[in-house]
Amino acid sequence: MNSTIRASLVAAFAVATTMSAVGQWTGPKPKPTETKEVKYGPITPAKRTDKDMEAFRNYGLGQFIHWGVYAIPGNEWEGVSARGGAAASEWIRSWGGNTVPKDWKNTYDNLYKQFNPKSFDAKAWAKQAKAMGAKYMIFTTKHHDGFALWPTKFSDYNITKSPYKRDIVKEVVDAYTAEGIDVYLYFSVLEWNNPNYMGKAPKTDEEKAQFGKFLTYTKNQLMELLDNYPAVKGFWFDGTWDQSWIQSYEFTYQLEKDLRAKHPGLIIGSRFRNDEHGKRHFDSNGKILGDYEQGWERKLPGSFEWLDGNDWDAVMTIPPNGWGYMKDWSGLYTKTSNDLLDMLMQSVSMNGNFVLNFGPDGQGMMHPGEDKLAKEIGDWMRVNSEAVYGVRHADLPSSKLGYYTQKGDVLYLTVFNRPVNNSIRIAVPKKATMAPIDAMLLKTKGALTVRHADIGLDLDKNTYYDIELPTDFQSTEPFVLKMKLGQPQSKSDKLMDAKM
Ligand code: FHN
Repeated sequence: MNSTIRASLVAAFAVATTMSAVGQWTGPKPKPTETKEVKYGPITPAKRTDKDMEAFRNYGLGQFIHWGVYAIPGNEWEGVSARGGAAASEWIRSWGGNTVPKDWKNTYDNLYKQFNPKSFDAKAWAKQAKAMGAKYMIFTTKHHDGFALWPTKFSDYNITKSPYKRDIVKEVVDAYTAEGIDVYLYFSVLEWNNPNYMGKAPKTDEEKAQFGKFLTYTKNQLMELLDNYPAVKGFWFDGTWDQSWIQSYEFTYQLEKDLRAKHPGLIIGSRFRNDEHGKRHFDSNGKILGDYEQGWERKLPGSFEWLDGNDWDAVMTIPPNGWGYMKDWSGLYTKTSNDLLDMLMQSVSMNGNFVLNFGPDGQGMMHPGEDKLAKEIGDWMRVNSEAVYGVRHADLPSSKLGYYTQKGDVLYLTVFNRPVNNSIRIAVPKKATMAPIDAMLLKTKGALTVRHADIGLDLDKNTYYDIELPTDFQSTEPFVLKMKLGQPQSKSDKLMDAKM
């Protein structure tokens, strides 16, 4: 086969792989039309029931922190914005176009020599996350630029070569663990400036030997992270979309087995690897590869059914995009606390976790906008977190007023849209054996009356329960109704069908 045809087939394969991946986050997952033999499929059961995975299911709210040398420029350099020149603030090394500073990549690759975050205080970060209500935190050990925030023995491009010198990953893991917040390590597989990395699948013996060195380096660093920081609960892998990694499926399959053997209970998301047919996140038979679906990045599922019962988390930026520090937020829509609470409740209502990203600056300080949101969210969580932690999807017709979450025989409705008539209407299928029997406002602990409203709409499968809100209860933020479920107090009359 000539090289042109081969190149176009490889390109088509890459597009097909990408397209099928995108398809699973823009609608219900495409169901495989045939069963394929898959040798490099899932290693763990789709729904683990061990304590670590149960803890993951109960987190509700998490924090992501993207930190590294990209925090020094903060998406600009010597007064010139990288906006429009780099895909995102943590991608500033790839700044292109007519605004890119002269000799930029060399400048960037020497930034580590000035990385000395004098205001960095991991304990302060952890206390802020605790006050916000985060139950887990994902921390960038190494992003695509390859700069390691821990004293790795396998690369000289690491924190010990910076003026700061000290082990930032250890400080973060220790501080968050001390606050009772579980830590997950973000690890980018791809490394832009690693001489042994390549995006394309290695073909020649020389390329295979070279990329083989990179795979060994990757395994060494991952084992080192588990040796150094045994308190961590999992990995959040990234940068696994290149053909070089996709076609190393035998290696990645074995690597996942080795990591799990070394660290029992380890949690690994679906972005880590793919099967031998190039299917990422889910194998060719639609089975999840990893312990939770890790594709909801700056996007949320349109309905519970899209998830096929898998565990998942959604990671979200405050600006439209940009995970690393961005000094200038002007001209961008930055999400409000109500926006983020809406996304949080949408996530937990569908059995997911919501992870909010923070990008500290080069001195180790959070952006003032992040401090403000952390406080606002924390103030809300202090009153309403029982509707967030340890809840599950409620099998009810979705409400136009907000999001249901459920914990045993307790039903929560977090209201974002207060009805003009002040009456909260809960739709319950007529065949349901449980219905709201009493209610209270979580914020005031005030008891509310539940009235059965059998509207008698022909062909309607639901009956209704109305809960009047006190007219003197006013709120400029979402509020939670807490309801007790029990045997319906009154039955729905069987009415003669309409005749016409
Ligand atoms: O390329 C990265 C990006 O920089 C960021 O780290 C996000 C959030 O995890 N992940 C990739 C983009 O999908």
